[in-house]
Amino acid sequence: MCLECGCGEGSHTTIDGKKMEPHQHDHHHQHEYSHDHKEIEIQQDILAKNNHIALHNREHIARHNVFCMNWISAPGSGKTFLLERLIKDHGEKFKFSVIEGDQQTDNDAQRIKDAGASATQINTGSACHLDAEMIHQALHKIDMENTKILIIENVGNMVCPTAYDLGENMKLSIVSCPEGEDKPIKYPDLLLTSKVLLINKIDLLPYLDFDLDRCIKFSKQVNPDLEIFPVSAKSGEGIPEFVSWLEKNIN
Ligand SMILES: Nc1nc2c(ncn2[C@@H]2O[C@H](COP(=O)(O)OP(=O)(O)O)[C@@H](O)[C@H]2O)c(=O)[nH]1
Ligand SMILES: [Mg+2]
Repeated sequence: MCLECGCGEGSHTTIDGKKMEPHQHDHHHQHEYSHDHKEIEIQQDILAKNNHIALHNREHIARHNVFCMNWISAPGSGKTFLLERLIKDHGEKFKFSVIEGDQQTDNDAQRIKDAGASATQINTGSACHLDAEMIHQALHKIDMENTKILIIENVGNMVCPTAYDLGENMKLSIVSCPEGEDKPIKYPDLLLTSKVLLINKIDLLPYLDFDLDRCIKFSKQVNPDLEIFPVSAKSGEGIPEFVSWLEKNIN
């Protein structure tokens, strides 16, 4: 995972354009360890600190009776487009708020606002995933009283975001048909940590050599409990089935 490449080191995270102040961390390593040993200890420290903050996020979210989903996929699979459709067609019922994660730009937060929901943009700088501290700070900007479903659109990446608990109720993953049907077995961690998989862009099936049944078979092979919805953000096909699932499962 990305803890090994240190992609978060020196990153300049902003929330709605304002620089995020990191929490002070006063744990010093006093022992002489081998490089590998030290690396493992640092990774454990980072994840333990993250999980601790995630716990607080989860309590905060539950206190407000909000259902929170962490959406994870490769860049371009259609996360924001799916959200725009859900907000336009079902916004009144679900009272969506969105936390957007991207390395740069507030393009997606703007798209969400234009669709009719409130949005907070996190820019992670060099980091390839959101962490619980970023969400903790963004949560202060969310009007929780007027939110029923909070969606966190993670930074486009099928690997690193899966390692970080943000305090969400569930992770949802998306693969889109142009990516190829073998992605579920190539990136199994994503599906193993998810409750739902959306297979997006099925409107493109007539133009692609994408075997939908094989993709579903691969996905179930990785995680037999996965709920799978083939959908198209463009045509709306499959969205009612996913919306029915949401209605049954958000509380
Ligand atoms: N044909 C088709 N294009 C889609 C669909 N969903 C998203 N797209 C397109 O895919 C591109 C990336 O979508 P976007 O929502 O920005 O992806 P994100 O990076 O996952 O948020 C855009 O050009 C969308 O219009 C879909 O269901 N069908
Ligand atoms: Mg997006």
